[in-house]
Parts: sequence; C-alpha cells; structure tokens
Amino acid sequence: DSGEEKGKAERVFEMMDGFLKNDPVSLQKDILDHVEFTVARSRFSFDDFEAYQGMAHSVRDRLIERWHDTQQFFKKKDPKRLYYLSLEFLMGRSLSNSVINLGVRDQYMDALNQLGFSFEILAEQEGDAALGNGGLARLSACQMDSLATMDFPAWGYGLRYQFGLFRQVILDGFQHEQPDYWLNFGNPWEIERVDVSYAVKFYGTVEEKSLNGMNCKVWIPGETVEAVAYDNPIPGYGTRNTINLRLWAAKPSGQYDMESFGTGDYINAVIDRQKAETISSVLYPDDRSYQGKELRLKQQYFFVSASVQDIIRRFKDSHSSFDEFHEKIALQLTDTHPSLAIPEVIRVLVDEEQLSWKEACDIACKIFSFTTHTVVPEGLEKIPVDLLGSLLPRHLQIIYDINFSFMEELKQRFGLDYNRLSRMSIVEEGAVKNILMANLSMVVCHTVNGVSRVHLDTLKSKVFKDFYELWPQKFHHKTNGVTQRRWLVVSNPGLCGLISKWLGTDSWIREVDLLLGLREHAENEELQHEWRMVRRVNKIRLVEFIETMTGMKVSPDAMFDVQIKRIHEYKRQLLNILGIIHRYDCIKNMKDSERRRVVPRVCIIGGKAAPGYEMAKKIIKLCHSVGEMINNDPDIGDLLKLIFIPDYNVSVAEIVIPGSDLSQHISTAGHEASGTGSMKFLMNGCLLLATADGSTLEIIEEIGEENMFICGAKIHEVNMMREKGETIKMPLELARVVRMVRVGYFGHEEYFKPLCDSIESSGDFYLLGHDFPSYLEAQAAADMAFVNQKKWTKMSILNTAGSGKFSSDRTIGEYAEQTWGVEPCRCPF
Ligand code: GFP
Ligand code: GFP
Repeated sequence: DSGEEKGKAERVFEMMDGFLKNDPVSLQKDILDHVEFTVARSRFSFDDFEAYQGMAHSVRDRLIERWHDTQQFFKKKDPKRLYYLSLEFLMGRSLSNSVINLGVRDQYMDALNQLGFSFEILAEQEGDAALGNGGLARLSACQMDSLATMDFPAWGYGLRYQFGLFRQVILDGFQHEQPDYWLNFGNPWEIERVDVSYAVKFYGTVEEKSLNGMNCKVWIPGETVEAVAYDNPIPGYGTRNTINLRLWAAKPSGQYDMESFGTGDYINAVIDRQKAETISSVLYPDDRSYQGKELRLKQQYFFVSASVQDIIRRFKDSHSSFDEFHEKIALQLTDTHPSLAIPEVIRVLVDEEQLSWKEACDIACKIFSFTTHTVVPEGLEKIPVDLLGSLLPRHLQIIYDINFSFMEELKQRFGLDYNRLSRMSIVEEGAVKNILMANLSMVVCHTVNGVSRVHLDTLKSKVFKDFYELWPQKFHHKTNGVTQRRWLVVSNPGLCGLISKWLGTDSWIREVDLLLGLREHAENEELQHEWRMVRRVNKIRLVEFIETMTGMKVSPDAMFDVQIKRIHEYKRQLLNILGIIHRYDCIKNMKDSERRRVVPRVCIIGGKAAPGYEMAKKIIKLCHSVGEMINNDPDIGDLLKLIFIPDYNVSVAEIVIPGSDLSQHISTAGHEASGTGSMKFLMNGCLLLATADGSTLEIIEEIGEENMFICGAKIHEVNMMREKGETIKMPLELARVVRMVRVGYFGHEEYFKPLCDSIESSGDFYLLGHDFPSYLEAQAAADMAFVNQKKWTKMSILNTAGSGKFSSDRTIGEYAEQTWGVEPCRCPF
C-alpha cells in the first residue's frame, strides 16, 4: 500500500511498530496490569490461575490488535470471503497456540520467569474449549488455523454452547457423563459483542401479501430469540492476519411483547423468556441420530440464521446490489448440519431483499459448497416434515419449491423413472415424511467434497450414486489434514526444535513439505540418537501424566501402544482389547526363557462413548476389567500393562501423541471416511498399525508400506464378504479369548455377553473374526521392529518426513483454489 492510502493512526502505528510492545518488560507490566485491573487481584499477591488469567488477557490484547487490523484490511480490500459454517469446533486450549502463532512465546517465557512463574504451569491452568465431538470438530479447528496462516479472508461461524462435550468420569470401570462447566471461570479468548446481535425467528405462519403489485410471502413468527455474537480471534502463524470465529449465543429477545407480558403474570413471563437461552446451552453428544429432536433443529437454524443475516449485512455495508454477491462470498457447509443455510439465504433474498426466485436460486447454487464426513447413509440427516413445517414453515415451502424444480429437471433428463425420482427426491415419502438434508445439499451446492480419495469413491458408487450419475462434475475430494502448528509446534517442542536444527530452518512450520528433507538423514546416527532422546523425554512426560490420571506407574522402556479416539464398534477398540487378552494369555503360558524375549508393552486406550451407545460403554468397561486383571498379575509385571486414560480431549491428545511409539487405526475397512488422528501420530514420528481404510491408504502411498504395520481385509474384500453373507470360521485364537470373556474370566459375564455375541452369534458385522489373525501378525511385526531400535528410529523419522501431505495447509490450499475460489489477502503491517 502506498503511504497516502494510510490514515494517521496507521502511520503512527507503523512508526511505533505496533501499539503493544512485546519485550519482556512491557509484557510483565501488561500481565501485572491485567492481574490488578481485569482479574482484580493485588499485583503483589496472586496464584498460578490468576497469573494465567493476567497473561491470557495480555495475549488477548495482542490478538485483538491484529484482529482489528486484519478485519479493517479485509473491509478495505473487499476480497471474496469464505464463510466456514460448522456446528462444532474443537479448539482445545488457546494460550500456547496463540503465543506461538503471534511469535511471542520466548518473550512471554522470559517475562514469566522474571516474575517467578512457569509458562508450562500457567498453560496447564486453562480448560479445554470442547465445542465438538470428534473428528469433524477438530478438523474445523485445524482448518481455521490454516485459513489464518495462509492469509485467506475467512470467517468461521458456529454455536457458543454453554456446555461443551460432557466430561467422562470413570467409576468402577463404567463411564459416567458430567456437564462441562467450561465457562464457569471466564473465557478470556472470546469477545462478547453486545453490539452484534440478530433476531432469529421460529414457528408461526406464512401469509401472502401483495407488495408493489407483487405477491409476497410474509413469515409471521411465533417466537423470536436474540443471537448475540462472541468473537474468537484466530491468529495465523508467521503473518499478522488474525481471522474470526464468530460463535452465537441465544438470549431472550428484548423486543416489545404485548402478548406474553399483557396477562399480568410478570414473573412467569420473564422466566418463560429466559428459556430462549436453552437453544445454545448444550452440545449434542454424537449419537448419529438426532432425528426428530426439535432442540437440535432449533440449534441448527439458530446459528445458520444469525450467520446468514450477518453475512448479508456485511455484504450490504459495501455493496448496493446483489449482482456481485456470488463473486464476494463462498459458503462452506460442514456436513449437513448447517444446510438450512440454503433455504435461509433464498428466503432472505426473496422475501426480504425482493429478488426473484430464479435470481435467488442462481445465487445459492453459486455460493454453497458442501463436505460430507460420513460413509453410511444412516449418518445423513433427515428432518420430519411435520417438525420442520411447524418450526420453520417458510423454509419448508422453499424446500418443496426447490424439490419441485429438481423433480421436473429429472423427468426431462430420465423420463418418468419413478424409482429414481423417489431415490433422489429431497422429500422422503413413507409413514413419516422426511426432508433429506444431504439431498438438499446435493441439489443446490456447486461442489460436494469427500474427505479422502477412497471416501469419494464410496460417495460415487454407493451413498450418492444417483447424484453422481447426474452431476459427475460436482464430486471431488479434499483429503483431510491437521495443523502442524498445534500438533507439532505446540505439543512437541522438543521434536520441533530437532527438526528445525536438522533442516537448518523452521520454515517447515509454514511450508510443511520441507519435512521431506529429513529423509536423507533418516539413518544418520547422530540424528537417530537425538531423535530417541527427544522421544524419551516425551515418554517420560506421558508416564508422569498416566500416574497423575490413573495412579499407575509404567516403565518408559516399554513400547507405548496407543488407541485414542471416540469409542465406536467400527473403530474396533474391541479388536485391540481382545488382542491384549491374547497377549496376556500367551505371556501367562510362557516359560521364563520365553518371557525374556517378550517386548514389554504399555497399551493405552482413551475415548468417550456417546451416552446412549450401550455397546461402546461396554467396551470401556471391558477395557477396565481386563486392565484390572493384567495390571495386578504378578506373573506379568512390566511385560504388559493396560491403561485407560479418562476424559480424552484435545489437551490429553497433546501429551499422549508425542509420547507414543505405536498407534492403532484399525477401523473395519470402508467405515472411516478419512481419519485424522493417524496424521497427528505420523507427524510426531509414531508408527502406525492400521487397516487399509480412509486416509491410511494415502498415508501408505506417502511413507511406503514398509514403514507401517498393515492388517485386515481390504475394502473390496469387506464388500464382497458382506454381499455374499459369508460366515468366517472363527479363528481359534479369537474363539479362545472371546470364551475367556464369556465365562467371566474378567467378571461381569452377563454385561459383556452382547460384546461376545456381536462377534460370535450376530454375524460379526465388523469382521473381527476375519481380521484377528492378520492383526496379531501386524502386532508381532511391530514387536520385531521395536527390538531393532535403529530400524525403528529410521521408520519413525521417515514417518515425520512423509507427513507433509497431511497438513491442513494442503487441504485448505486445495479448497481455496478448487472449491471456494478465494485468494490470500495478507494484512501488510
Ligand atoms: C468486523 C468486526 C468488527 C470490527 C470491524 C472492523 O466487522 O468488530 O470493528 O470488522 O475492524 F466484527 P464486520 O466485518 O462484521 O462489519
Ligand atoms: C468424521 C469421520 C472421520 C473424518 C472426520 C473429519 O469424524 O473419518 O476424519 O469426520 O472429516 F468419521 P467424526 O466427527 O465422526 O469423529
């Protein structure tokens, strides 16, 4: 920018190199000021938590400064913007990530040291922001980091749940769910925007009115709720750009309301109003069936409506017609959860902005893109027509109108092929009529993306076969990725420093492909030695963490074998546990001379089960019962341990991943759309034991089969076995361990019976029987490899070196270019 374009404030700002100073003395003063004036504790006496709060507020100031600059710059440049709509963001903690991305970590460390505090201890004071369930939600968080770092003019939109994902408490081996009071101690990372709020309407009726000689639909709502914005600045790394994640909270509407307050029952009318807040009160745990849940639908519409109003308001601030709307706006739908944005945009454009139906639909078709994160048709949302019609009467009409035009288009193309029409219709007929949100998204969005290459194949050949035949050009995939800022720089500083030392640069933090440079050193003895040392330190950190969480002492000499992810039958934690029982049984029956050759293992499992998912809860209990037996068996000692880490979340992952040797990703092939946990382990030099599913297939291409342990049926084999309904003869080893569970070797035989039955008498849908032998072989291969530490370390280095493709920077670059058509817009000062 030329000097003239800048205002006075900007010039002063540049001269001063920013208004806020980042030298240790200025930072100390800022921290102490916040302790005194924001936290209201004496600056001469405060504890770790208060110091954390003071520090967090001083970091927040720096975020806000850059965030303003970025937003002003975007306003001035008016680039095409991306709006990323997701009902879930799993952000985890913000402190470390923020100071790293702002480039002030070392300065803060110095400042704190001089004040007598430790950065690490303060960082531990922060709770996790857990506004999401699992993969989809963490993906959204990683993608925000990449969008900011790569300077894209992007905003995220979501819901500010008062209660995030439940806390998992284990009592006697059983999971119990407790509310997550994450806001009870304040949240310095958000900015409440009382100045930014919108009315969101529900229920009521639609009336026809004539306006300027035109027939218009007017929606008279039955309830109005206020959406208030909470902004969460997202700093990029190595750039001044700081983008916004705007989360909406529900508040009672302040609108004058004669009806409810006219009855004289003032107190009850106020209490009634207060109920509005329940809309954003709690995140639904993932049970894959929200069907018919009114509150869930209200949440979806609430966040979508506020976001769409905000987007249109911002656009109108600087444009006088909608001609350029599609050139300035891309709207990304994360799964079908935000797909009500489609009828909402059309409604606002037609009913409120008086565009024609055709103009509005044309715009919608140009701005929306959609990514699906599931492989199973049951995972796709359906909304009962009655429910939608009562909650959002105008939207139902719009969806019917879209469907009508679509059905006409299909008839033109395929004739009166009623089967096809009914398969593709947005409206599902049946005892209960449903709106199929995925079909709605298919019809309107210009692009539908899968989250890995093989996921796209499944979409084309199964889930959306008819749509693929109709519009092959709409189908693409963007293999997921994770951010190396969070998953290496924040969580594994040791390895991070080592990588930079050997590459001679830390540029890989933005240009992750540079990691490939490690390949040439993979056999270098000095690097290997340092690599092992760093990994050892991480293991010791994990050992200490395990002791704090579970009271168990484990040896860092053992192989740490980890499976952390949501508990689900398809992810097959059960296969892992049965494998552990097998190992236990083998060790028990060994002679002393044989035992000496056993590679000691610490098996670590962590993850939450959806509250209503009984089988998953049984798996957690089984893990505890088996652990109880093994861990207390004097015959076994350090040869085998089984640890369940309770309340798995982002912060737990940050400690566990850098400290693990082997990690398991053993979904039944064809069930994991992508999988992103594997990518985090890969980056951290942990070896993978995996089935050929989802993104693993692409990982194999990057690092080579020889650098991981692959097992299980391939996708086409799974499909064939299921089609033929073949029953596999139960392998003897598996039959033996299942029998141990069945006869009560680990107690609770009645409670565990359904787990045994799922393998032996209900058709073994997830194919544990088929995959067990090859799983044991892969485990044996891992043992062999671990004994040769040189070889193991080489594989570990090659894993990190080959992980570049799985950075969310690559994913976002592809989306920006191929799906959204947005370009970087870098804030210059
Ligand atoms: C955004 C932010 C505001 C900020 C302006 C200008 O506004 O807080 O003051 O940018 O920096 F939300 P809109 O883009 O929403 O108009
Ligand atoms: C889903 C899929 C995963 C995929 C993520 C992100 O995860 O395979 O990696 O979305 O695309 F199952 P969950 O939200 O179901 O955990």
